[in-house]
Amino acid sequence: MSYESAKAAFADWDVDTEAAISRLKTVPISVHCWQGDDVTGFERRSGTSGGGIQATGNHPGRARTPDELRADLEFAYSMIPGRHRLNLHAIYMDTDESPDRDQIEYKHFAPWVDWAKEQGIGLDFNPTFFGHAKADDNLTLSHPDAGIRDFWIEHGKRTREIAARFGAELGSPCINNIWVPDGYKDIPVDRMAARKRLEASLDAMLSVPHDAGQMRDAVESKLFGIGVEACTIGSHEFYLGYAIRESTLLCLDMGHFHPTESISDKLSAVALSLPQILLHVSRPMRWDSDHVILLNDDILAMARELVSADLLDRTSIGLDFFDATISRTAAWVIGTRNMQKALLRALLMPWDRLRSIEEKLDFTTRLTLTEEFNDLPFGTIWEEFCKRMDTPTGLALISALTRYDESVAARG
Ligand code: RNT
Ligand code: ZN
Repeated sequence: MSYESAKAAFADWDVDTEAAISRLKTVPISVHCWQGDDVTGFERRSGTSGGGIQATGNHPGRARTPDELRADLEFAYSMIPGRHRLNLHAIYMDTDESPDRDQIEYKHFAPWVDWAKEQGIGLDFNPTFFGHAKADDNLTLSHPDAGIRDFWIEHGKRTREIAARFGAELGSPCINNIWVPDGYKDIPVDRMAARKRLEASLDAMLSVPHDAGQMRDAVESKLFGIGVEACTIGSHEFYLGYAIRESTLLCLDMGHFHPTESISDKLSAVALSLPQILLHVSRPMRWDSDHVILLNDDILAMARELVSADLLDRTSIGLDFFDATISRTAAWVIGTRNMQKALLRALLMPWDRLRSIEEKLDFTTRLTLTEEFNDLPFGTIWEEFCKRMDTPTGLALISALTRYDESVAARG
C-alpha cells in the first residue's frame, strides 16, 4: 500500500498521519547502555552484576571496552529512526584509573560526553548499587552498618554531581535514576527500621541541590528480586511517597510489579501527584526477566496512556532489558523500534471520537471502533516514517543487523 492511500485511510477517521509522524520525531528514547555488554561494565575491580540482575546467554559479540560499546551504539542508533539518548550506569566509566564507587569523578566519564557531543545525543545516568563487595548482602543504602551506608551515599552524591555536569555540558537535563537492590530473602522482623535507614540515606544523598536544567533525580521501586523474595525495602509505596514528598521523578519499571498489574493503569494515577515520570520499558516473563520488548499489548496500552493522558511531555522513556542469547545490537534496535512503533500507533488513534463515545457510555461502539481500527495500515505509516528518517525496514533492516552481528562475532 502506498503512503498516500494509507494517509487517506486514516483521514477517513479524522486522524492526521502527518501530525503523528511529526510528533513521533520529537520523542527521544533513552537507550540503556547495559544491553550491549550484559550489565558487566568497565570497572577494573568487580565482576558480575549481582543484586538479582542477571543476563543469561552467551551469544558472541559482547562489547568488552568503551570503544566497542560506542561502536555498537553508533550502529544501533543508525538503525533507529530519530535522535535519542544514552542511559549510562556508573560502572561504565572510561578511564585507566580504578576508582572505587565512592571515588568516581566526572573525568572518569568525560570520553562519553565527548562522544555524546559528536553524536548530538543527551545522556542519562545511574548510580550502580550492585556488583560490588559492599552490596553482597543485598543491602546498600539501608544496611545496618553506617559505614556501608556512607560508602553508598557518597557514591550516590558523586553520580549526581557527574549527572549535573553531563547535563551542563550537553545542554539537556540528565536524569539520574536510583535503584537499590535492598531487601531480605526471608521474612524480616523490622521492616520499618530498614525503610527508615533507606529514607535517611536517600535524604543525605539528595541533600545537595542541583539545577533542574542540569540533572533530575529519579527513584525506582520494585516488587521483589531473586534473593530478596520476602521484602524489598524500596517498594512502590515507599518510593511513591518519597517522590511526592521530595519532588523527585518516580521510575516505573514494567517488570517491577505483580504480573496482573500494569504500568498503563498507574500512569494517570501517579501523574496527578507527580510532575515528571521515568519509565523503564521492559518485558517481564514470569519474573523481572528483562526480555527485549515486543510490540505487545502491554507496550501498546502504555503508549496509549502516554498519548491519551497527554503525558508525553512529562515522561522520560527509558529502556531496561538485556538478553545475551541474541545479537545485542539487534536487541537494542528491535526493542527501541518497538517502543517507537507503539507510540506511533497511539498517536494514530482517533482519540476525539473514542472519548466522546466513552462519555456517552456507549461501550459497544467503543469496542467496535477500537477493534475495527486495529485493521488500519499502521505498518505503512511506520515505513514512511523510517524512510523519511533514512532508516531501513524489513529485509534491508534484517540484513544490516545480520551483517553487523557477524562483524563483531570474533570478539570472543
Ligand atoms: C533492576 C532495575 C534497574 C536495573 C538497571 C541496570 O531490577 O530494573 O533499573 O535493571 O539499573
Ligand atoms: Zn529498571
